[in-house]
Amino acid sequence: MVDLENKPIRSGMVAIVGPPNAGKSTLMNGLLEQKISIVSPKPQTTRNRILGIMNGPEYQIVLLDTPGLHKAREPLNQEMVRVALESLHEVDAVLYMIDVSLPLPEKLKEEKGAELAGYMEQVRCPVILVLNKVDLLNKERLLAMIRAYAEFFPFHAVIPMSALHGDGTDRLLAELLRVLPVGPRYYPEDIPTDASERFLVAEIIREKVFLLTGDEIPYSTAVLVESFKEDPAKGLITIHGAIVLERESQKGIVIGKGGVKLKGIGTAARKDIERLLDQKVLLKLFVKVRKNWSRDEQFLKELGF
Ligand SMILES: Nc1nc2c(ncn2[C@@H]2O[C@H](COP(=O)(O)OP(=O)(O)OP(=O)(O)O)[C@@H](O)[C@H]2O)c(=O)[nH]1
Ligand SMILES: [Mg+2]
Repeated sequence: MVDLENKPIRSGMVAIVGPPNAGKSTLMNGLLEQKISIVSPKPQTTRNRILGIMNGPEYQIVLLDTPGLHKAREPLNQEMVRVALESLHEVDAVLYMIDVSLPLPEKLKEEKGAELAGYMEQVRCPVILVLNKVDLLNKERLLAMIRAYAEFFPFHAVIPMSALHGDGTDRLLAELLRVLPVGPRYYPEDIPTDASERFLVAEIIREKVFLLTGDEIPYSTAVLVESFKEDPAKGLITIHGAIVLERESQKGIVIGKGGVKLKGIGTAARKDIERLLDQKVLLKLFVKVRKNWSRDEQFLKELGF
């Protein structure tokens, strides 16, 4: 495959996988130079596979951001892990990202090694170990981490980086271009993702719930965009979003005293949605309860699983 100037193009799919909170979505957004995937300090922020398309003059890299790999007991979590593991089998390279600022105690080593080997058992493409959050740790510890992880698995390459600060992304890109095959552009050059606007809007609202509520609420939250109406004459998009909770008792926490919390979530979400859609937005948020939705197969289907 060649571009208009007869230069070969490299292209392919690359999955970003690893434990929750490692910085996978931060890396994807950084590589795309655009926010597609939501990010929060809480684990299990990403719930679906999010596709991000990176275009350069000589490459097209289709990134798959995935939910964090973890021991899943509940149906929602099991679906998330399934989605992440499935992505390993349709890609040309895997980035296995870990947060190196977390300690790796001796007794955990064996467990982590077995876990990683299990995930990667059937992966036939190159796996690159991405050691993220190096901004939080000293060089000596980093070398120890590299040695420890290299024992777990025969990685194709090891790349230390700070996804948050963009350090190490050039090396990562160079490494990917070495591994990816010569091939066509699979997607047009002007679209950064295949996700629908409705999905991205729902995700933005969910991100604000993750950022603005305490520890317990986020995992009980799903967001559905119930209507999305454009009024070209007014240059305004009216969006109705439902924040769906698992229990009646959670409603008050999300709404807050006098509706203050919900208002904050709405204002923060609206700003990001306006940036995404490049239009003025009227965002109306509602809080609903759908009892134990995270165990409800039908509802999980509505969320795209
Ligand atoms: N200090 C530091 N923080 C980072 C870095 N990369 C990501 N973070 C932070 O780590 C947290 C988690 O980032 P995410 O990108 O949401 O992590 P994730 O791996 O996608 O998490 P899940 O979707 O929950 O699996 C956020 O608070 C980020 O700002 C980094 O290089 N350095
Ligand atoms: Mg994520």
